[in-house]
Amino acid sequence: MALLKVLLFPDPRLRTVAEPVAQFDDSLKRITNDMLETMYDGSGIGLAATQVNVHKRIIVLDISEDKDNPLILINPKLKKIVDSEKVSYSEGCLSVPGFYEELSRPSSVEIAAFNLEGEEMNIITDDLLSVVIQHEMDHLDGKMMVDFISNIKREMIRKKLNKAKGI
Ligand code: QAP
Ligand code: CO
Repeated sequence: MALLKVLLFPDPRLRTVAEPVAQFDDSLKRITNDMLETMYDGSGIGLAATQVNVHKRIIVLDISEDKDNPLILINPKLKKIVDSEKVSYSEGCLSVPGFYEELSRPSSVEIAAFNLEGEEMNIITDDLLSVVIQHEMDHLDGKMMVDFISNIKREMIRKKLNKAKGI
């Protein structure tokens, strides 16, 4: 297992659209293990491969209290919005450390995805799980939570993160 470097906003590589996973092999297992380790190390609840500069459609998450219930989703697809009523969370992102934004998203979505064995599964998610999966699926399309806030707030975050990085 290894800790991976997490790309920070406004790194342009975070805008890459990820490619579908074609091979369910040992290298996929290695990257998902490393992603989980990186997510737990950063006290995260979700991480997309895009954030560790791997441009494949892979997300890992764990919203359990004890951080002992990892979920790995390969090639996730939104099947339907089960409940379009919005739910609001203060969202964070390991690529935007120290910043949280209140965002609203559909409260329940149905997702199709593959597991590490290449078996397809369908999951109906609600509440925080629905929100985290939508947040992580955005990353795979090069989208980020900062895209949903005002330009002035986004600029402020960009400047502060660049300053922290010494750019
Ligand atoms: C997405 O984000 C999410 O700023 C996952 O200093 C989070 O795991 C969706 C993190 C909350 C909905 C609600 C952020 C860790 C982790 C930080 C994360 C930080 C340390 C973010
Ligand atoms: Co994120």
